[in-house]
Amino acid sequence: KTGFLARKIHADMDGKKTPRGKRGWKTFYAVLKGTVLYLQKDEYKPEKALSEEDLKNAVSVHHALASKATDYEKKPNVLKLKTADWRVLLFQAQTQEEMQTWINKINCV
Ligand code: I3P
Repeated sequence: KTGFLARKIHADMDGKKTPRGKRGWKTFYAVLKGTVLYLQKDEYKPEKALSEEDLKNAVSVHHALASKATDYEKKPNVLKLKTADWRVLLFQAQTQEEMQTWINKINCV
């Protein structure tokens, strides 16, 4: 599964609220491969290796839980991802259908 997703980091490892200055929305080209959600600056090009930045932004979705972010009302089509290490990330998909597909794919990993 691939597609554009805007990400907001809500909580860091151990569930601590992400500090101000690091809570902004940022759009990535997301690629779910195995148990890793890669968040790349640009659309995937097979001939190009992942940058250090791309690797830093990658999220393990192993034992993670995705659900519709029902408590977040500022934007539509937002899903919440709780990772095994207690990070909380919000992702805005481009449509409701895309959001649901991401939730299903992430939870089936
Ligand atoms: C954040 C940024 C986010 C905003 C967040 C701010 O500032 O403006 O867009 O979330 O509010 O802290 P920064 O980029 O300096 O981290 P929303 O878009 O959801 O309002 P928050 O701290 O209330 O989450």
